[in-house]
Amino acid sequence: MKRATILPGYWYDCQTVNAETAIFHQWEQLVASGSIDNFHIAAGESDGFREGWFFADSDAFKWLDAAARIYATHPSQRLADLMDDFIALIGRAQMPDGYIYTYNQIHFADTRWVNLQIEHELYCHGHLIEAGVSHHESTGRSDLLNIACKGADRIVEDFKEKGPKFTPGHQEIEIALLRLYQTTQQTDYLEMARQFIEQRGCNVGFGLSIFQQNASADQRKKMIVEQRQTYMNTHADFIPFQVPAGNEAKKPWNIEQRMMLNAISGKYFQQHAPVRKQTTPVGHSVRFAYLETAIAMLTLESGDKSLLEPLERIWDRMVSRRMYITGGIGSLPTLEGFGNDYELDPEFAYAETCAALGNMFWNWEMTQLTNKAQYADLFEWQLYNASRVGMGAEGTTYFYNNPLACRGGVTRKAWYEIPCCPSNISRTWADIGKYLYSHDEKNIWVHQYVDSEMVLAEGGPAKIKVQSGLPWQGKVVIQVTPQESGEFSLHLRIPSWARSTGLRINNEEQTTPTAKRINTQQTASGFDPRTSTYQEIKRNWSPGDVVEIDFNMDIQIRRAHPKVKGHNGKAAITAGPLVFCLESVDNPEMDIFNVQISPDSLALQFDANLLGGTNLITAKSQEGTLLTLIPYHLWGNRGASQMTVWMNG
Ligand code: FUB
Ligand code: ZN
Repeated sequence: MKRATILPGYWYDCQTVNAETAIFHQWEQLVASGSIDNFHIAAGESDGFREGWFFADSDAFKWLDAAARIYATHPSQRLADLMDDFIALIGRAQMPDGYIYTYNQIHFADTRWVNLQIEHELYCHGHLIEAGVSHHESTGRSDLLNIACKGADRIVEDFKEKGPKFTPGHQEIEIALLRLYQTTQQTDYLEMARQFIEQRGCNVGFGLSIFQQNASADQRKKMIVEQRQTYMNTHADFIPFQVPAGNEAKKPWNIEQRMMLNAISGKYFQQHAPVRKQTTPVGHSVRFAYLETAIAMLTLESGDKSLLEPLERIWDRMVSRRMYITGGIGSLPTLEGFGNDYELDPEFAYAETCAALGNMFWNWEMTQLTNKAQYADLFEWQLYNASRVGMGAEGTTYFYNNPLACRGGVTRKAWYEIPCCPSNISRTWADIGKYLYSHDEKNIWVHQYVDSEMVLAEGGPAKIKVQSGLPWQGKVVIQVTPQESGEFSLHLRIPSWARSTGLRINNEEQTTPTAKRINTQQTASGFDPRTSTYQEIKRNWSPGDVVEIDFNMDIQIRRAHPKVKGHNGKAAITAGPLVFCLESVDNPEMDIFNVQISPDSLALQFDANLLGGTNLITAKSQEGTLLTLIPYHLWGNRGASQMTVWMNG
């Protein structure tokens, strides 16, 4: 998939932070936490003791994936050297038959694929494969791709036709194999991905196997504790890595019981029913999002349209009943996943950054499958809210779980014991240019309004350049430059948040499109991407044609569905694609959870001096005190604070 060139503007700045700071910060943290040394130990080059969770390899591989994608647009010698050294190390750590999983290689050398639901071997291999594909795409080289193929071939040999017991507990390998298929055209990879997807939820004895695998995984963890003790007895100078303290997550009282039921029923892993019969989003929300992404990719690759209706149905259910106003998913900590319909407590909100990113990957695939604006619309909302909040302004601090209300105990951290989110956000930002446009011979779709340009060459009708004021202003200018004058359609997404839209072509006013009104049920969150639509402009285009759009950025007060407990009388405030919040830093001396906002007093302005330049909303309390609201994604950048998205008003 080709990338548009990102031009100076909001995302240009984000990509700069990503390429110049975040990716190097993440590497330093991976080294400091022992994740990289694990590969040296597996390769027989280090006498250290393995550190981290059983899936620690995946974080190193995902870093490499992010680095490779960044390298495509921001090449540097420093990054090239880090990647090259790490690729060589992976090559040395990989076993001759393609297997690589430092957890088993170091601790349990003669075991493989023993606790597939729990221990994430296939998940780790998946992230290696994705890194190989990304590296090949950005450098044209095949060294990492060959390593990835060797791993994938091992998996095909060990898993093909093995049946539902041999599907992974954490999805990812499916996406990876599908990407590898797109790159190599090796049908074995497509078929293996298809089997993993189709066989999911078909294992009759799943509940029992979970008991067995849990017991086995626990037993193995105990053995590692013993191994560590033995190691420490002979290595007096060994200093174990100090796991940084994570953020607090407020939980419902019965979360442990719910977790257990979720696991035994298979819902936690989306193993409770075959994928075509899964009607409701359940379980761990990152796994859910990766599964849906993979199903959508498989639908595109295989042309099997019987998968599309279940995809659309489950998306609708998520949007209407199980998603936060930020676009975040996963309302229960511990389970790291979905609660019941309308169970969207803002303080419990787990809304992991990776779950929002996974959801964006899924929305992109759905956009390509259907050309329905609702998918690109949710992508945009999650881009600016649920996922954008995951990286701090400087690129060196991160959120993992993303509550919508915080009374304390949640701050941005330099690193986490489970650092899955930082590299996930980095690889997505690096690829922003891939998610903006699509085209065929007679149509161009503009899905996102990001400063960028792209030549839609092969069969495509034109070069397109977008200058965008988003997320701060609604003015967008699009230059359309066809190779030669001719008729085709430009499809412009009218965002669900734009109440009205001004449109001019070559300075001539056009009939103004608006987001469509729909008769569907009110969503749980108060945000509804289903009202988004594409405005088709079919005409004879000539070089130099300019389309100007003015999206209305008015402040909107949104209400949750009455069934969402605790939201009576509460309002969430948005302007353009941004959700706003009250943070205690801007409102000292104020009880942000109880203050009553006067809706008539809300006013939007840009403040060049706040948080690097941002829109803010000023408001008055009923007593006349001045309040300041900032974009939700910027909260937590000024030390420990309290915050709320839902307020009285
Ligand atoms: O298990 C691997 C990753 O760590 C998951 O995707 C995250 O939710 C976290 O559990
Ligand atoms: Zn994560």
